[in-house]
Amino acid sequence: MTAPDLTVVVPTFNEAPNVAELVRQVADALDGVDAEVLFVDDSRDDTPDVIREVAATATIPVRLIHRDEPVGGLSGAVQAGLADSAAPWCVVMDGDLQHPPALIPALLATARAEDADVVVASRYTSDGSAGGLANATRRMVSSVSTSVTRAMFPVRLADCSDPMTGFFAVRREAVDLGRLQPRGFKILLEILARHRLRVAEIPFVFGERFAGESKASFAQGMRFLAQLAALRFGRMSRFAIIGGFGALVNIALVALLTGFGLPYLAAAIVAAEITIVMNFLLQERFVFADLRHEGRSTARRFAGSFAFNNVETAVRMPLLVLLVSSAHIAAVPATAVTLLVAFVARFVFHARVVYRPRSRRVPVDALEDVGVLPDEASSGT
Ligand SMILES: Nc1nc2c(ncn2[C@@H]2O[C@H](COP(=O)(O)OP(=O)(O)OP(=O)(O)O)[C@@H](O)[C@H]2O)c(=O)[nH]1
Ligand SMILES: [Mg+2]
Repeated sequence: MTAPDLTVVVPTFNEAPNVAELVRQVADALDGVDAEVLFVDDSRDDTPDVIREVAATATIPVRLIHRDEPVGGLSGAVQAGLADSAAPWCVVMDGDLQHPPALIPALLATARAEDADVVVASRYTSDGSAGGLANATRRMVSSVSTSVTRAMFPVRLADCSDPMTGFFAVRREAVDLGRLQPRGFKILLEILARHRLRVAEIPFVFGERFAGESKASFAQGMRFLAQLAALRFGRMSRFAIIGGFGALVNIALVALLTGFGLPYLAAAIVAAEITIVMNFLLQERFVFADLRHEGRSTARRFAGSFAFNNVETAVRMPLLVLLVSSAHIAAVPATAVTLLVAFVARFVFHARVVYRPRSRRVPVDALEDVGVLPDEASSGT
């Protein structure tokens, strides 16, 4: 079987009542094009059965990937679809007909005319509209978060007025799928922020849902904020925020324990150990969540992290004394320098040793975050 010219990737979660109509409209729009529809489905209802039924009679090839253990939600589904396609171009669109299939030929024509890597169907360019968003609050959240996001990535999103849309065409070879860290709804933002791509746009009017229920939620909003922080500030900044928070907790604990009458040194040791454990738990959740299952066991990660932090503290203190007493550096800059060196060493040790993936190279993202690879996410270009 030869590869088609186009794969229409449709992520679905409980969209059974929309499947037949969507496939009919896509087939109409792509009459004469060598295209296929690829559903990447995480449903818990009968959507996959409906997709198989529709596939049997459709006038366009329809394929289905059903994920029993979905990772990365909607974005993970799109990533899986792009990975599975053998076509040079993919169009990504929702399964609820809010994205009009009739526009697909215009996306492809624009790609050719403007020699683009990505063509975005934008709700926020002239003649576009986000009217189909369910209510005024969602419209406002969408337009404010779009403005903020564009301000945060002034270069990579320069030519894209709607980085949050789920309707776009992409040249598959232009995207390094291994670089994406899919989570939540905003896969286009993930693609654009992590690559340097030629972007073109066409306006479109976001329609109403044809049938079924919305999966947008407050939790999705939170995932989006985490995604923004990860893209803009990277792993190292989250690591730093947790380290700073840990220092505050450490100080508060020393105050509390000495207040209870514990001698200063004992209080300092207890506070330091509690902080080390707390930092480990926070790191697991917020800094290295994506790498937790790739390498060492939890016990070994904890042992590595715990040992490093204790050795680091044990080495840093005498080093500080040495700097101040022998090298005659003032106490404050000496403390600052040792803390900074310790921070970088701690981050590199955790990224390269504690959370090192088994048998594979270190993920590109970890390298980017320690400044090895340039990326708008960490270089600020
Ligand atoms: N595979 C997969 N698809 C999902 C997941 N969550 C949502 N989707 C699909 O992604 C598309 C967009 O989701 P919607 O619920 O329509 O989100 P929305 O368009 O922002 O919200 P509405 O305006 O209320 O429709 C739909 O085709 C969903 O079925 C998921 O976890 N996995
Ligand atoms: Mg929708």
